[in-house]
Amino acid sequence: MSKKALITGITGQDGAYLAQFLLDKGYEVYGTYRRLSTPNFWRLQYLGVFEEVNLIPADLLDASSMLEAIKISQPDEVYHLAAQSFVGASFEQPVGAGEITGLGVTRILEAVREINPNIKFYQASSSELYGNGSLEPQSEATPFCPASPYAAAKLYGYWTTKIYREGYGIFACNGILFNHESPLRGLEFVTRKITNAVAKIALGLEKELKLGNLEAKRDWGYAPEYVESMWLILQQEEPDDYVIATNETHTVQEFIEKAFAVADLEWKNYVSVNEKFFRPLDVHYLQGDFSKANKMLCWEPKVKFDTLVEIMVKEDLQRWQKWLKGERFPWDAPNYPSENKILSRMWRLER
Ligand code: NDP
Ligand code: GDR
Repeated sequence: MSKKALITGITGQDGAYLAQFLLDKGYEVYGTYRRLSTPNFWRLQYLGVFEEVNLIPADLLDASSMLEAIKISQPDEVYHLAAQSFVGASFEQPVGAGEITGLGVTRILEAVREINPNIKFYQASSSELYGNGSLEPQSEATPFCPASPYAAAKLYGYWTTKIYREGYGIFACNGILFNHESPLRGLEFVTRKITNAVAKIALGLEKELKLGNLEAKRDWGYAPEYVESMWLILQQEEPDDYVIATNETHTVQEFIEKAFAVADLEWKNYVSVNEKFFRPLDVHYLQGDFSKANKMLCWEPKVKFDTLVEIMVKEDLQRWQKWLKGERFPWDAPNYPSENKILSRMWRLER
């Protein structure tokens, strides 16, 4: 009989890639989605897996819906990916960050404990846990020092996962994943914001790109490879926590330079810095030491920085070219007026 997996947040970047990965492994895949005024299944459709997954309506704010999701799917493995995942927004909705990204973990772990404590549980922990606490590459042993309401909520989720492992004997694991990107990345995250803008500028659809802190350093990997690590983590004999990263770090400016170069454009002619995109606190340096994952899971990243940027720019260019020729396909960008245009219409209190 095939194994069953429940993915919370199946409509997100990682959820869609993980669904595809587990289907390829022969799993029966269930996923939670939440009701939105405009349904958001484009990633599952883009990967051609929408017809193969089983969808369960659920919201992390609603414990009964989490319980229901576990009851319906009766999974062997739960991959808890759902969260309010945008760090910037967590400064605007800090209570929501705690409720959804933090307490949401307890709601689903309680459902696991009540219905079947033998279910294996993966928690989507994050390199944001490290904040600005270390100037050396971060490993499982590096102390955490969160620098946003998002990271504080993820720290709560991280510890809750460990507590359910040690206190209740649940096979519960943290994947401490560093930034991972792809053509399915949300448009507000800096990488996709850049690659989508580069494509539009190259095709004469846009003239400029406004960004915030260009000096922040991130360890950027390729999302399809990172979802494999989630599965590997749950296939081990013992539950444990692992850093997943590339061990390379690059500034936002390096990403911009490379992305514009892929389209034969000079970035300085188009990019400006706008204070609206700065956060009250930012994480300056992330570089992950994945040696434990390499040793225990035999996992290593193959797609590195230059290739990642190329993949993303080329796919965004191709999509806009197809769009201009009149082709229609599931995709987020055409209905998005750009963040700068949204922010120019948005009211917010001065910080
Ligand atoms: P996305 O933002 O692409 O996806 C988040 C998912 O969570 C979406 O399916 C979203 O649904 C769902 N969601 C949001 N709020 C709720 C809610 N209240 N109830 C139920 N579902 C909800 O994130 P990623 O795929 O990039 O990331 C997956 C997880 O990994 C997240 O927990 C993120 O914090 C974490 N992470 C991500 C990293 C990265 O670099 N991508 C690195 C480290 C950790 P909807 O489609 O309706 O919005
Ligand atoms: P991050 O990703 O906060 O690392 O969280 P994001 O792409 O939002 O920011 C990366 C860095 O770029 C700087 N930056 C900008 N960011 C955005 N979004 N928009 C801009 O215009 C801009 N200009 C500069 C940011 O200040 C920051 O320093 C991601 C998410 O996926 C989290 O869910 C996950 O936990 C972490 O990665 C690991």
